[in-house]
Amino acid sequence: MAENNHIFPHTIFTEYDKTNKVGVFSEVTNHIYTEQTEYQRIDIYETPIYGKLFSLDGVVMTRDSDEFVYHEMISHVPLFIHPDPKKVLVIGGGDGGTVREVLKHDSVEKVVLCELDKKVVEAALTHLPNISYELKNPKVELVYEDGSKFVSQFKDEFDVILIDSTDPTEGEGGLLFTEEFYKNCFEALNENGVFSAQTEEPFLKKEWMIRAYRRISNTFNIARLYMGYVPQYMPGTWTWTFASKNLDPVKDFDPEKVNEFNKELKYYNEEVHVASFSLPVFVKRLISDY
Ligand code: AAT
Repeated sequence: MAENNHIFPHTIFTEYDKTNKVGVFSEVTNHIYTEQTEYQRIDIYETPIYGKLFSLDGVVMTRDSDEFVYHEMISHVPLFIHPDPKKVLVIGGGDGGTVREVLKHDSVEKVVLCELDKKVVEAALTHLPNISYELKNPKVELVYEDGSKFVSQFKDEFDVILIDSTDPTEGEGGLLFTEEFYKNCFEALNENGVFSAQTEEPFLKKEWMIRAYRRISNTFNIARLYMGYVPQYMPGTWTWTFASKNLDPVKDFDPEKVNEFNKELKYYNEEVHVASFSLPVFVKRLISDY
């Protein structure tokens, strides 16, 4: 008789999207860490295929096996457009993956990471060393507060701002998805400033993708949505929005800079940079139907 494949003998991690009534799961070999913080529930699991998996309130934030896609795409697309990125602000991203990618650029002198929840950084430093190790780099300043409040105190300060935030919440989407927040990011950037934010995806979260893209394009002179294959985030495709005061992510892109880059990359290259701005028909329609 065939094995009963309806009964799972192991602990299962499930991410369940209540709105769309769909989900994904993985067997868990070890539940390494769990904590209910002031802001959210943090869990870190060991899994057979994905390696360590870090979730907040049951939603995957990152995992060893394929975190490189998201972290490379949120970072290198804008950093290769800026002619000389020195001062970078990362909002969210307490696991450190984005900071790790940013620091592959030798021109970068300082990265400020503004993460709401100190416990995320602590858990990542202890349990996710491959992702978090650059958080200890002396070029990094760690700030624990709400990023929307933090960014509002700066004017013409940063070369690059990256929004590595959790998914939007009900209503207005939370503090990191409002037009006012994007406007404050614009103000905090200097003249050649470039920006990138995670902006959800067009299958299950299309309303949020459209809203985030529109709010960013209402604020910045240039705004372009780009896409990548991100298996860790259901349903496997993700988008970011590049925005800037005057630099175009394709016209001002110099592939030679990527060719000459001497750091290891696993997803991003000069072809992916350009291709990621070529959007499928339905996505173009979604963001152009004003
Ligand atoms: N590097 C990929 C992981 C993330 S984590 C997003 C982080 O944003 C979380 O650690 C959360 O604590 C932090 N955060 C949430 N709100 C704020 C805020 N207002 N200010 C600063 N940090 C904040 C991104 C996951 C993307 C998920 C896609 N499905």
